[in-house]
Amino acid sequence: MLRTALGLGLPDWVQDIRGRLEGSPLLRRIGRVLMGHDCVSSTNDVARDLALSGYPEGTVVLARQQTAGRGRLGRRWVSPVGGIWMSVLLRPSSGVGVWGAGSSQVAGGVLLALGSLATVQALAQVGLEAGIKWPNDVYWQGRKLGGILAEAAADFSSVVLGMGLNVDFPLSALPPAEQGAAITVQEALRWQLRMQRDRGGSGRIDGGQPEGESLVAALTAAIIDRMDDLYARLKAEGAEPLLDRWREESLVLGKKVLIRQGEHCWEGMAEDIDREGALLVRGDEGDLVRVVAGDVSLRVEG
Ligand code: BT5
Repeated sequence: MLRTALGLGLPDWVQDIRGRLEGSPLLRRIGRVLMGHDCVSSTNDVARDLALSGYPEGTVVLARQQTAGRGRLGRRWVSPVGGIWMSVLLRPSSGVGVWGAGSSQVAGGVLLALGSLATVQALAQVGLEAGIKWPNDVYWQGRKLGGILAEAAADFSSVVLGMGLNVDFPLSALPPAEQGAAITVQEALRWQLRMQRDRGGSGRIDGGQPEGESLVAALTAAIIDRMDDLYARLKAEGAEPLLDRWREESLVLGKKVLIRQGEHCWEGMAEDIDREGALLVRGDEGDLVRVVAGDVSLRVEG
């Protein structure tokens, strides 16, 4: 473990990411231990095994590709080379009281906020204005760029926060059914540039924009840095400031939504996100329903 903490024996691409992190590795929590694999089934599985072996909070597992990446509710997450497939090991029990009662549901909602907000803030650093579709999706112009998956150990001694982001690969790498609804960061940046040009802006590329592996490395380091900062604030200030920023980046609040819970499907107006990360939806009959992440699919209407 010491070798890993010192960054010895890391593959070149992980060394590159490590070299881009801000400040001293010893002063950070998220990313102090960084591990990378060419190919794994799921980085969440690798991180869960590390949790059982006693690896510290903040350990980050990266993979260049996954063969069995997963989303929520057992859904498949397609993870070719050219994306960020990353899991962060957290030990919420070391911060009980920070985000409430310490139940898995409470922490789950707040940790989804942490992961999605860190991703959106990192994207802003490369000039892309993405938003968050409650509870776990990162979107740009109605198309999915990435998603977050929080999985707690049965005894809640650890939580693995999995983060996936499509950075730079041909969309044809995704199954045909996913291609229309998904987008990569590189593609979104190109579209954004075209839109700026159409609006009469310069839409100029200054030649210094990272692409490919270099964009993956820059964004990975930025996400880890943003997470480290947001997590430190979460511990110091509690969940409310984090949730406020999550609300600001939300693509859902104030919109009509379609909620699917198992076989049951209903419509309402998304009004707020509560202090535990649940979505408050006003139903047609005027009743306010608290929707908890984990067992729902949500579609934003219009
Ligand atoms: C998510 O689930 O959005 C969470 C995804 C988390 C992936 C990370 S990668 C690192 C870590 N290791 C893992 O094994 N997982 C985490 P959900 O909201 O359930 O969305 C899943 C749905 O997104 C699928 O049913 C597809 O429709 C769609 N999808 C699959 N792969 C995609 C991709 N690469 N880009 C966009 N959409 C995709």
